[in-house]
Amino acid sequence: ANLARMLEHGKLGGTGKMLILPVDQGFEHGPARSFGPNPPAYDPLYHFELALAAGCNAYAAPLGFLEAGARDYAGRIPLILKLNDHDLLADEDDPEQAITGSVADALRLGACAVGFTIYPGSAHRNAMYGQIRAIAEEAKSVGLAVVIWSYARGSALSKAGETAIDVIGYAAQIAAQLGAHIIKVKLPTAHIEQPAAKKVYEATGIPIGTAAERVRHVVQCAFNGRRIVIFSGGAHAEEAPFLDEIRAIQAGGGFGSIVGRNAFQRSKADALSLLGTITDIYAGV
Ligand code: FBP
Repeated sequence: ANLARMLEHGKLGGTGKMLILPVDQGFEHGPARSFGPNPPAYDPLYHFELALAAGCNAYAAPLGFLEAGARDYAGRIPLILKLNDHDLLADEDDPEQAITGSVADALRLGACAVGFTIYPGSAHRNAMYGQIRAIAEEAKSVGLAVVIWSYARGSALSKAGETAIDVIGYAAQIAAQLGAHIIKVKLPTAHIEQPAAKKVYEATGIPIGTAAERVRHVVQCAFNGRRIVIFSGGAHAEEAPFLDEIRAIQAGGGFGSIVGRNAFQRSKADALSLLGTITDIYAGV
């Protein structure tokens, strides 16, 4: 029911597509880098209002931001409580996330889902897989949906490997196997990181030449479309190339996007205009 509530809410309600506003960047990247380009975004309530006005399916944030507005907004827009977070204050080759909230917090705040980041490729990945296994079991037992941010990174991967098609497909599969209802990955490139995988891609001719083909393959890797795969927005970008990415996600059968910086780092009017175009593309308008 909570998954359906997210799928049925907002401008994309009932289309099977999703647009989610995630605002954990204050923790993940720091407040000045995140909110400096558009100072009203320092205010947590700004993001609830932005997600509502844009007709997003859901708003995702860590404990503090949700606590600031859940009392007034939980009944108006589906909320996703992000249960782990990472900061950039210490350099690490192998990042890990701290648990920063609980399933009980999600229930208390009226959230529909819990969110959790894993870093396939990090030396700490197995600890994160174990944490989400336990959290997902608890969340599902009380009817909450599970959203996994599956971000490949760590000393096992090259920089290009973090968005390599084989690695993103693998990251989507791991999140699906960990029981995610919704999986969030980065848009992949045509780079292939693992030599063993490269041989198979070349021998079998899996089409990965265009962005849309790569999206299709990642969706295939997440149980052939039986799990919802959405793609992250990334750093603030020019509107035209960013919308080309959205069109590629749509053309490749992706389920939508989770767009943070490209929304709240623009003025509210510009963000609403951009998010409106994104929902039109996903709705097939
Ligand atoms: P953006 O649209 O701002 O990229 O947000 C998506 C997101 O997953 C956030 O939830 C998270 O804070 C951020 O990306 C992580 O970005 P990075 O890859 O730089 O750590």
